[in-house]
Amino acid sequence: MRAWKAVVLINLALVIGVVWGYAVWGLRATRLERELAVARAAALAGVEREWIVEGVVRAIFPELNVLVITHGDIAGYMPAMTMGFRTASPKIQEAVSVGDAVRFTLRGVPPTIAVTAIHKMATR
Ligand SMILES: [Cu+2]
Repeated sequence: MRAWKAVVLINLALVIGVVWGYAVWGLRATRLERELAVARAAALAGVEREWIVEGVVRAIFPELNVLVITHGDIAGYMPAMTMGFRTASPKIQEAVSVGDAVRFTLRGVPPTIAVTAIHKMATR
């Protein structure tokens, strides 16, 4: 075998080795990312969590035990939005009025969460 042929074969073997290595590594990385996403979702779904959230009361439905609140970002759970929250006790709806700026405690195992405490914030 000529020397240049040997060099070409060795280079080819190296290229194939590197490409194969990257492909296997890439597949493993993708699979690990997927597993991590599943594990994070499971962790969020199965564990009781608590957040302190600020917002503005938009509507009160005493017969449903629901408050509609425009809330700020809830870290690791949801972005800012207007939505209905179940309340843990009727006293919570009774403590606030439509238009109040509030700070409230949200507690539960997502997606089953409820407002467990609420306070009006001082108006600025
Ligand atoms: Cu929300």
